[in-house]
Amino acid sequence: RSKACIFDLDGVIVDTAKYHYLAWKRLAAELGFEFTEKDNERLKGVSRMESLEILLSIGGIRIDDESKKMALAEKKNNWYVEYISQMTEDEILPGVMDFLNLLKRNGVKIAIGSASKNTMLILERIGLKDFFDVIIDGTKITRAKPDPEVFLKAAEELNVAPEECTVFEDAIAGIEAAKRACMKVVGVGNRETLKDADRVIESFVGQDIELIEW
Ligand code: G16
Ligand code: MG
Repeated sequence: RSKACIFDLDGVIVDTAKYHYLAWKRLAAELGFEFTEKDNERLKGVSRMESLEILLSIGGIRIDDESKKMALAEKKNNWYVEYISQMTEDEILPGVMDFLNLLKRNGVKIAIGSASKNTMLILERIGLKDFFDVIIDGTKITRAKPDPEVFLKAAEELNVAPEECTVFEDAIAGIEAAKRACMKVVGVGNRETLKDADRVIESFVGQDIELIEW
């Protein structure tokens, strides 16, 4: 059994993926093109600036001016922050609290491993700011997923070997990052999309400790 679990935030603990999508879609509309849900899969787990690059390439738009790009990313983030500032603990995904409490009861350490720089705001909104043993977010890393840095840092701070960690991820980039960190990975979401994970669950509802027995 894994000694620690590392949870991605967006799309695993809460469905903020839908707010990211809305904000990117709004930016695309302003730039004059459509951005679909399928396109959005490519942005999940990817850093803000890399997401912008992907978005621009989808729209066939080329911008060389770095400060213009920063301004667009900031615009998107302002909308996103507006959306997530309204979040409540009701938005914690089904089964998540039961599963986290089950891990705690079994002495399994828990951490957040997110690319998002808005992690603390989200955790505060949903009342989980002081719940995790370790939080590694976008403000503490230099390389975005699929680089394993975020998960390796979490393991290090938890004082647990990477091989003894299970990562929970909803994104293709995140699954790759977990594998590169030599961790077990449970995909949360669509089986087709997340086929590279060791296991895939549709949700946390009804999951028990066997899920992290390997
Ligand atoms: C999240 C999302 C990504 C987002 C990234 C950066 O990562 O999945 O779509 O682009 O964070 O977020 P922000 O713009 O808030 O810094 P994760 O790792 O929690 O899934
Ligand atoms: Mg995610």
